[in-house]
Amino acid sequence: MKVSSLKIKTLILAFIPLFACQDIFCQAVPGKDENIPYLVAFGQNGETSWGDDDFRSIFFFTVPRDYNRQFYIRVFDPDSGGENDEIQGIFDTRTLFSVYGGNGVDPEKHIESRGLNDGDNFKSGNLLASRVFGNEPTYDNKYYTFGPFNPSEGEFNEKWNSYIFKIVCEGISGDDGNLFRYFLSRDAGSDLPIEGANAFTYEYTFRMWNDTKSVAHIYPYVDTGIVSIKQKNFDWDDDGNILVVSTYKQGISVPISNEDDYAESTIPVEPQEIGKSLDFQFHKRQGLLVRNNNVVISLQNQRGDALQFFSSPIGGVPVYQPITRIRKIQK
Ligand SMILES: [Ca+2]
Ligand SMILES: [Ca+2]
Ligand SMILES: [Ca+2]
Ligand SMILES: [Ca+2]
Repeated sequence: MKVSSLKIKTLILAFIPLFACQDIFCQAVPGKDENIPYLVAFGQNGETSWGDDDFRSIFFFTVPRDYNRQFYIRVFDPDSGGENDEIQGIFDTRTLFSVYGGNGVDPEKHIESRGLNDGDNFKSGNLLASRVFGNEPTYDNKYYTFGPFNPSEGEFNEKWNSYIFKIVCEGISGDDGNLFRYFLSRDAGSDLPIEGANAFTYEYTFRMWNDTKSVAHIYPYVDTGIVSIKQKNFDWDDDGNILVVSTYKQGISVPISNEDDYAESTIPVEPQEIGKSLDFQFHKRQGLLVRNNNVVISLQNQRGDALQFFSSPIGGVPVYQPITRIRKIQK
């Protein structure tokens, strides 16, 4: 790459707004670039060895201040039964989905809203809508739509110039795995994204594809002041490798969990990685397929603060760029 074109690219990147929506699928959760088929929450009578350590899933949506129309949160396959879900015995799981707004939701102001520790009041905020789903063919392999909501029903976050909403999914009874997805939409009946909106979580519980080829990704954002990150993964079933890739890292392999256990490690962060996203890559084991692998991952910085994973990576998908080193060799 010529220096001039590199400079131009750097300039262009500098002017991409923090929450720029870079493709029309950016409000799907899981996001398009993540290549994750489903989120997962088991009923609370399930066993943690099936891959969910707390029987809940908490996601946040950001709606930009300049969007002044109503919107919807759509849940795909909210039921536990029929297609997509993980049966244990018979389908008897009941799952509660709840949408919150107002004061108490913003996880930067209200740490408990993240729901990372047992006993945290993760239901902080105003309850805007909720519904329990059991084994319901009406919503099997189909959407249920929450809303409409007004953006101002969220909690305003000055830094992101956005209103924050929260959706909590809890497996309130039964033992089956509920697999589902979200979409933040302008329309009740179809997936129409809101320009500049995004979604994030602090603890990601998800299902891997049932093949050995697909690589799943999550994209934590490295904010100013971060010098190292502690990763913690749960119940990875000894299923291949987890690699960390960035513009600076070609691929660091991290310790992996096996069955119903955690694996932790600390990854150094370089100054070049600040203000960008990291790419955690989940590569499945080759050979004998590990089926129905559900996994949990969470990250903390060196101060013990949880890092967010954005459904649409901020600054785009990071690609390893060995440019500087090649130049040095050429000199
Ligand atoms: Ca069951
Ligand atoms: Ca289903
Ligand atoms: Ca489901
Ligand atoms: Ca697992």
